[in-house]
Parts: sequence; C-alpha cells; structure tokens
Amino acid sequence: MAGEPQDDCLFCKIVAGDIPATIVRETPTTLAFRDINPQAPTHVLVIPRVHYPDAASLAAGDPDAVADVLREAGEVAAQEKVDGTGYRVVFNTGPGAGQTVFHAHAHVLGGRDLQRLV
Ligand code: D5M
Repeated sequence: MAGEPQDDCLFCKIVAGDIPATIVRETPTTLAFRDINPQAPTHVLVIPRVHYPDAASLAAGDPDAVADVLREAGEVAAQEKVDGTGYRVVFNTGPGAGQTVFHAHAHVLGGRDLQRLV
C-alpha cells in the first residue's frame, strides 16, 4: 500500500534502524543522514519516513510530508551552517535524472561553490 514500508527499500531499512546511517536530524515524519558518497562538504539526504518512490508520488500521496522534507532541508542547512553562503536542494526523479534509490529523498548540498545548473 502507498506509504507503507517496502522490504526491498534501502531507505526504509535505514528508517527501521536495520541499516546504519550517520543521522544528523530526526523528526516524527523525517530522517536526515549523511550521503554515503558526498558530492560537497555538506551532503545530507532528507527522507520522509513513509515510503513513496519519488518526490512526485510523495507530493501526490502525502503533500504534508513534502512540506516536512523541505522544512527539514532548511533546518539541516542551518545546522550545517551553509544557509548563509547558500545551498542546493535536489530531488533526482527517475533513472534518467540519476535517481538510484527509489524512496523519495532530498539532497542538501553546500559548503562549496555550486555551479548554477539552470
Ligand atoms: O541518490 C541516492 C543517494 O543515496 C546517493 O547519493 C548515494 C546515497 N546512498 C546510498 N546508500 C546509502 C547509505 N547506505 N547511506 C547513505 N547514503 C546512501 P539518488 O538521487 O537516488 O541518486
């Protein structure tokens, strides 16, 4: 069922505590942890605890969770002290955009000069 944990989902396993992660923030609805392959000095993933495969399906199925993830992205940036210089929030959506883990997540990147993308 939409929103339910999936046995084969890596990030559901992190939510369940079955796989370790370097957690930087937790709320009742979200988890934020360091990316295992950081692309910037600050590279934190913010995920909803509920399982949806990507940001679009999360927005359709649980819009409050999208707001929670975005709010937490800002809190992570402040906690990491990259909010002053600027940071980027990215939702890769679909394999063609580089998505590899199909549990919705926001990348929070900062701490270096980030080239303008669009
Ligand atoms: O981003 C998926 C991201 O998830 C990618 O940057 C690596 C990261 N990743 C994969 N496994 C782990 C674990 N176990 N801990 C922390 N981070 C992890 P995507 O947008 O799907 O390409």
